[in-house]
Amino acid sequence: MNLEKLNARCAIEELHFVEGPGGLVMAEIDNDLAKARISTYAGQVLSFQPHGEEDDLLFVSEYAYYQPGKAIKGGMPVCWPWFGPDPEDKGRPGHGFVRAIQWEVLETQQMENGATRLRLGITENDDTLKSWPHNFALAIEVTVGRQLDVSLITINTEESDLTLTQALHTYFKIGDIGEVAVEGLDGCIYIDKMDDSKEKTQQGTVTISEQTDRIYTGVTGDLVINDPSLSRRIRIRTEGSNSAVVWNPWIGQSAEMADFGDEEYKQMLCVETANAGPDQATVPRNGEYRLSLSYSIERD
Ligand code: TA6
Repeated sequence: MNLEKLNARCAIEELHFVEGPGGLVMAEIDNDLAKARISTYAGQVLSFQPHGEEDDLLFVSEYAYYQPGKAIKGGMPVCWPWFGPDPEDKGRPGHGFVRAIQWEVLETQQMENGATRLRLGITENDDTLKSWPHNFALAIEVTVGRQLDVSLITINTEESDLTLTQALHTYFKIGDIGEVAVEGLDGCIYIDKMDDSKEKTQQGTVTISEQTDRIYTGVTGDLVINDPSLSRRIRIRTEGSNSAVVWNPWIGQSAEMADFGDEEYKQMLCVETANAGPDQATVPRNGEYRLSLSYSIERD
């Protein structure tokens, strides 16, 4: 991707493209409301910080890989067209293949309300067809304002319905994992992947004191991550999703991941907006499916 040509074609006053770690092309946004960084590789938001906020909303590991073929550990990885292990057990990568390939810049737009919008996209190619024999178009639309709005849009260009699982696998930056609570899941059924995928019912808020890996289903309202150590609450609004994933690797799994620091579990929490478990997305023939979220930071 030629940076000069890309900026000539798509840069606007509040958004330009730079060479980031590993030579990956990043969109840097800095408008009157917030700043953000989005990797065109993997179509992945890596940073979002409203002006006046001391801390980034998102966490990225200091040990993250920035190289073609590998996922970037942090920000908002796109899991598509499956969430979790290869559903057909063919040895394909966990969480699908789109978070390890280059996306194209489709559009940049300055909005009247001061927000800045970036659309990235991919379509099938020889490599994706080998992995997943379907024609498709996938776009991610990121709108950076006082809040962060993201839509993952699947366009089914085939003549039959498409069923898939997916997630916006967001790593939130938090102050202290021991003090965080996730509100809004009380009474929801969850699949506890740390206990033989048994189905359980959430009692009250979700707190973290061990490796946690849960797929919540029947999720309808807003979720709120209450982070007293950073004196903030992160509100998560979604559309097109009835499931949410809560994950923290804790000590054991942290030590197993080369692209994640042994102590980093203390400052991150994944709360993922998904169509996962029994909540599958059906994209009608010649139609589209939008998985959308909105993050806002609230302070007392
Ligand atoms: O979303 C939770 C999860 O599925 C966990 O099981 C864990 O594997 C996590 O994703 C890590 O995924 P990644 O492939 O990004 O290391």
